[in-house]
Amino acid sequence: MWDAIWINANLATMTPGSGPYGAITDGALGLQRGRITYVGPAADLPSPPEQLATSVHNADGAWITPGLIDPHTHIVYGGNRAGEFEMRLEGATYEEIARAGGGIVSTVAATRDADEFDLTESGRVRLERLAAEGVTTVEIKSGYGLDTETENKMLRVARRLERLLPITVRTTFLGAHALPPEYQGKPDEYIDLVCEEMLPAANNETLVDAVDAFCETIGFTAAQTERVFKVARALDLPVKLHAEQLSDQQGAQLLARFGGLSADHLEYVSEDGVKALARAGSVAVLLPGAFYFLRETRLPPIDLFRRHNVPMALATDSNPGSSPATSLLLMLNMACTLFRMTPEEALAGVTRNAARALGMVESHGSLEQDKTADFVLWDIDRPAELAYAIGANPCLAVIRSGEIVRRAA
Ligand code: DI6
Ligand code: FE
Repeated sequence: MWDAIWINANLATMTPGSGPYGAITDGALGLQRGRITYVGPAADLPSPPEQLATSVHNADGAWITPGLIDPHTHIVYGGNRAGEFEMRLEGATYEEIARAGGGIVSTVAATRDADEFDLTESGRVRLERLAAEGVTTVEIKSGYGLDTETENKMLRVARRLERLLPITVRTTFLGAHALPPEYQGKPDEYIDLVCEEMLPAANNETLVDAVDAFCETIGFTAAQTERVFKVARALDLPVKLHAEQLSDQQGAQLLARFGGLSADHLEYVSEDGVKALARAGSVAVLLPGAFYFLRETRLPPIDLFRRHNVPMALATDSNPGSSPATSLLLMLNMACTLFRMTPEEALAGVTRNAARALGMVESHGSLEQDKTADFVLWDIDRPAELAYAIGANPCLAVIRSGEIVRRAA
């Protein structure tokens, strides 16, 4: 006997190559020990549902998608940057504020000051907002500590959030996010610290699932990024990169040379960079919230990603400076309205392609036999509604590893 079966459901399986959304109308989903054991038309079930599973759940015609995955967040941090938002409204740019010692560095000060309890509480509130919209997996980066102690504090908080909420957390070490004030004018010495002390220390505490860096004029050069990547690979950690957000530093090509999981942002990537990502099988993680909030005008080259078959994922980039967003569904809408992605591409971007960006596509990101039973029931008539509505939350229920962890009131 299976543990459970869901009947009377429309399934957006998001399985590649099986038609729009991999849709199965009047479908059924069988679960056993936290995994999917049957996915297909109800008509093809081998026996009546009551004879197949211990519990039978009626989805009442709801649509079911895989659990949503947010593959790029900085959701653990102290303070906020509403004051900087006001400065930008008066004409200052994001880069000017960063160069004047504001920006990321001001969040670093607030994060160093916060204790683990406060960071956990503020992070929990934001993560809960994502979870309420059907997010079952989230990536969380460090990068507002910029010293060994605070980077590890952030990563411990990220790990703790996984125990506090029904959400799978993947951590990313982002020590090379910005230059801390105590290393002003000495970026190479700071990279020494990242490579020789910070990253190995975080890894020793098993706090790191992947390694990221900010390759940018206001971040680190490609050569400095490469040093961090070499240490990551020596520790057997996969890499990803904040690449081509504000200018073309050829970060995508660098990331590809290291076989990285994803290059993220990419507004300024060249066709050579796109081809490099295609050859390496890396994912393009697009961040429409940051594009919108910084009033960027240069679009990421969606047509080039399509033409070269680079999988596109979407994420909130949830952070206090460039994307204070806690709605992944809003990102689907922005990806369609701002980037002209299709609703199906947008949903693939927060399911199977997001899973690929986290190196989890064998077990997550689509409704397929043997994958983890993470899925969401939605009160919608067609999947495109998830990208169409602004500010709606049609989430009816969330199932994680086969357990019902949320039901709409
Ligand atoms: N790019 C971003 O959009 C975030 N980090 C990065 O490297 C923003 C971080 C911040 O402004 O606090
Ligand atoms: Fe980011």
